[in-house]
Amino acid sequence: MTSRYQVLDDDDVDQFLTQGFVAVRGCFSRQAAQEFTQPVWDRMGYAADAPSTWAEPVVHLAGRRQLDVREFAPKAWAAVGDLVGGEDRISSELPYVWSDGFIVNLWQGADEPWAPASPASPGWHKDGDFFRHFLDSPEQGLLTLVLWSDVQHQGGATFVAADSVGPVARFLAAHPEGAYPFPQPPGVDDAPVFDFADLVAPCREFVEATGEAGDVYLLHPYILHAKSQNALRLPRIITNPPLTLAEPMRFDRSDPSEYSLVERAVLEALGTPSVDFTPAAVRQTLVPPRVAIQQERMAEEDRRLSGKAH
Ligand SMILES: O=C(O)CCC(=O)C(=O)O
Ligand SMILES: [Fe+2]
Repeated sequence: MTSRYQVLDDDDVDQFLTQGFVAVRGCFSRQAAQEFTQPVWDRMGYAADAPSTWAEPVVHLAGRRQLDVREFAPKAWAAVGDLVGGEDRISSELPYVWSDGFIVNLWQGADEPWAPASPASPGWHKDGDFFRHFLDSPEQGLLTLVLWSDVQHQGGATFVAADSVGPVARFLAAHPEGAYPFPQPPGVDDAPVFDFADLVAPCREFVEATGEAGDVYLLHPYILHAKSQNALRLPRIITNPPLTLAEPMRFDRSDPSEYSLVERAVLEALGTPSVDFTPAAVRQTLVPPRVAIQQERMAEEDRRLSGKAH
């Protein structure tokens, strides 16, 4: 029987349904990674060969340049299509692109003893700080971690809670009014704010997203993950581009073969063949605090790159 998937094999499919992620190795060359990341040091204002200049432990750069994933990393593009139920389910208005909005972990927590991933690790979250979340939300259709540098154990590899789809799915199914990614001004409405510490508390399966430059992790959008310590002080460079679906997810398809793997993972986690879900509030775009911070950083970067930094 020929597979219905372009890139994923049976083990990948199984792993995505049970652990919420697949690692697609070797999606672009080390040379392509070096070329695309080359401006990162000037943009940060640090010297690659002088760790004493690395003032901040972690830097989140804003995106300047974009890459067409289909052309740059066709294997990753095909795997994305496999997971979301075909490339026609990706938004055409907000196409799936990768950018140089690098997240550089230089020495986060390097002066403290290494602590393995656990529910007590700081910073667990679900991606998508720019919208009100529902069970079927299209705004963050998949979570992507693109590895632009080698990423080693204890070297800043993102912590992944591989059994977090279940708790998040149950929470969102129980809250048709949706949930906010960060606290809202008082009186806006009474929808809950995600309590990620509570959601990760029952999780027991933790993975470090390690690999080589050119590897790409594709994760279920509900997957809880967190920044980790970089005890090795080797610069770790990733991006986490979101993917917007053309339509909200569906959990009541009349033909079950039409379910995407992302949708199937939700149904399997909820232990039910279908869910009749309708959001009980309007979908809402939010402006996260990160936007103002990144605009300020971009302005500072512009000043530095044009030689006007003082
Ligand atoms: O830097 C990392 O390893 C994770 C970053 C992350 O999850 C985020 O910025 O949303
Ligand atoms: Fe994240």
